[in-house]
Amino acid sequence: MTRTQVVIVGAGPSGLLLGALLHKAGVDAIILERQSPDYVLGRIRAGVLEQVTVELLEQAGVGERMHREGLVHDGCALIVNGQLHRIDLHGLTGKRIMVYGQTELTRDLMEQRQRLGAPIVYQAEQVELHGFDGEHPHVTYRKDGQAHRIDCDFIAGCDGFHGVARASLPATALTTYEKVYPFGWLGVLSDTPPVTHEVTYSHHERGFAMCSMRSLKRSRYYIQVPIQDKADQWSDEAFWDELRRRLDPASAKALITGPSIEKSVAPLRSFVAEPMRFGRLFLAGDAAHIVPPTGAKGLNLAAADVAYLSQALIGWYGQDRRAVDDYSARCLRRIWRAERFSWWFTSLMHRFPETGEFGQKMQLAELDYLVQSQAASLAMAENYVGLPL
Ligand code: FAS
Ligand code: PHB
Repeated sequence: MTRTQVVIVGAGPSGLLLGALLHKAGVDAIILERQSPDYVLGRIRAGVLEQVTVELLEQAGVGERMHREGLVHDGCALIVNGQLHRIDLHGLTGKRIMVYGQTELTRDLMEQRQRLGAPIVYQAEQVELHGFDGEHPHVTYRKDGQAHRIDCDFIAGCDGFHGVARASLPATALTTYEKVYPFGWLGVLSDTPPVTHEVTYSHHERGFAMCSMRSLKRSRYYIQVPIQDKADQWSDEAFWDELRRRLDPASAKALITGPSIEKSVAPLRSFVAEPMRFGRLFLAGDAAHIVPPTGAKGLNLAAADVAYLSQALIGWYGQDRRAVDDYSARCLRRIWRAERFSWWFTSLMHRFPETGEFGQKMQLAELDYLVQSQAASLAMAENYVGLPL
């Protein structure tokens, strides 16, 4: 039987960042991850980091490659009625965003943990949580056919939307809120130069489109597709043609296409589970909440949860036994603001045929106001760059 202070379930950004911050503070933790490292790194997800997230990664000791390879952006852009409008994020808020793929920061955290020799178990099967409603929880799992048990003080459920942590709770312990959007995002990764210098969101009568990047040589594009669409229904040519149709003329002309190196359809939902603490079990990141990726909040919310949870656990071990008591309330205040922004921006930028012609006119009127009004642009910008912790 093994003993540690904190068992972290999940080696996505939440679990790895929490492990790094706890290790730095001398709090022992073991991370249990269901998949292999390659599988975790193979999932192409977020691309935009808030300044708060950048600072947390620096604090965790993994800022060097991010600053070397990441792209710092002062603005983003909206395409409305075929016209590109820049939102001057830095001019409006004094803050910037960092474009650095989730895959890369996950790799940095994995490699750091390996260098530190800090414990992590990949391909841990049948992870089960026990006794977290008392003061002596433990976790069991199987690995290579062997049964294992870890006794601990706390369990951090960093295991994403489909994980075991939230599923371990009695239905009566949770209140959940959910909205599923009637479409998905078809995303393509390609080793082609980005068509726009900054992340660009397009509102178009054919549907939403978005131009992002991972570097000056690797682009990430998305188009809104019907919820039932599968990635293999879309040839690369069909994707590029549809993306081109949804961009402003100059970007459509400048678009450099190439073979997709990754192509996937992501469903869009808003989801929150309250509260985020149950005795000695804490939920963090996608295990507790999901946002539609339009506002680039998912990964950044996970990082903010981890900032609060690491402070709470470090406080507890520093004899401030009440440090863990306001974790859930602190997270949820920030989460609901990000849920609102992500829902608002998704509702504004996507095509909702069910809202009819009046609904589409309302979207265009709000977009016209957003790009013309400094007050409206500031309201969007301060949410996009991230609210203070
Ligand atoms: P994650 O889901 O990343 O990690 C959870 C980890 O727990 C996984 O590695 C999983 O294998 C592991 N796990 C699950 N069950 C387990 C078990 N029983 N035992 C052990 N381990 C277990 N956010 C953005 O900001 N922009 C985007 O463009 C964007 N695109 C996305 C696309 C998709 C398809 C998805 C699903 C999410 C996207 N997100 C995006 C959100 C995403 O980036 C998340 O916010 C981020 O991955 C959250 O990190 P974690 O909380 O660590 O959860
Ligand atoms: C991405 O680069 O994958 C990305 C950027 C901004 C978003 C969503 C995704 O809002």
